[in-house]
Amino acid sequence: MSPTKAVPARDRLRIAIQKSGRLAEPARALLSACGLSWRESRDKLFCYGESLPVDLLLVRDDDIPGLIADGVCDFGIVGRNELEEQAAERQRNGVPEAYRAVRNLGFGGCRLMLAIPEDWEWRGAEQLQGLRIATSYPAILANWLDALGVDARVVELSGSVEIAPKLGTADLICDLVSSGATLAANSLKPVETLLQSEAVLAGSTRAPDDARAGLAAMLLRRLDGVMKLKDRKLLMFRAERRNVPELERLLPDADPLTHLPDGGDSIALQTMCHGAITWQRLEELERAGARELMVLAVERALA
Ligand code: PRT
Ligand code: ZN
Repeated sequence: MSPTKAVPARDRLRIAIQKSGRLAEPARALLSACGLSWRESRDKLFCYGESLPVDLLLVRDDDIPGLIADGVCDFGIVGRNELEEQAAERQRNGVPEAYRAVRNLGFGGCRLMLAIPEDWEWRGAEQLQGLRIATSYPAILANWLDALGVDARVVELSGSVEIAPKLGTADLICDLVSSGATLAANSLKPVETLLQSEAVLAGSTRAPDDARAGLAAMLLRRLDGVMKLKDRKLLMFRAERRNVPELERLLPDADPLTHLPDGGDSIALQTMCHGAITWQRLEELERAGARELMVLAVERALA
């Protein structure tokens, strides 16, 4: 029997992720990169953690904040938009805070935006007075309107928000935008950003004080390691000493070059690059005197 199976259920960490949808695959990939692996259940709603006592719950993204608030899950991977909407709703209803974003995860980027018919001229929020705004984010929108002292009607819709102006059920909309193609296809144009969003790791405002505390700390440390290595590559090459200043100039997004001990005029160098290293950049470095260039993927690191 593996040691993880002997751990009682209460001591296992539980993470809720989207069952299917935009954040489902990247969330799993991220947790796999943190060294987690699972055995899938038949109903595909619960995945038993095999490498560590960390289980997954596969749910709708709307349910994730509530599952954390109720203590059913310790963490969840959810869009900041969803987390903030439910937090704003709790706040508007006088319910205490129950969860918070613990880490930004760098995927699922989008903006919650106000969009008006293409043929309108945007003159600012005062223009919204008395108008109807369709949205799936009524609490964020209501807070935004309250802060500006604008009295508009919030029309709550659970989907297909962008067609509301065409159907005549609203005058304008407040919805998520990434490429903007959906807005354009519905003759709408974005005018104000209410929230910049991306996927976040959300956790309870009450940290666990049992065996889960150690697991949570380990998970966060691994996650930070994975996030830090995103887009990072180790670049190695040889060059003559006199070419080093010019090569450094060509690598503004890299850590300072490390000189590896090696006799003579030609030296071995290495650096961690933070941006993309394209073929074109390698050829530029070669023209500036770098030889035996090598780009290596960095798999794991602990700070
Ligand atoms: O079934 P479940 O309830 O779990 O899923 P869901 O349908 O509620 O969510 P899903 O999978 O559509 O989105 C999950 C999360 O992805 C959202 O909560 C956001 O955090 C994030 N995200 C990132 C987006 C977008 N980008 C996005 N573009 N969510 C929705 N959209 C919509 C947008 O509103 C538009 O209708 O996708 C459409 C295409 O957008 P454009 O601008 O590229 O045309
Ligand atoms: Zn949803």
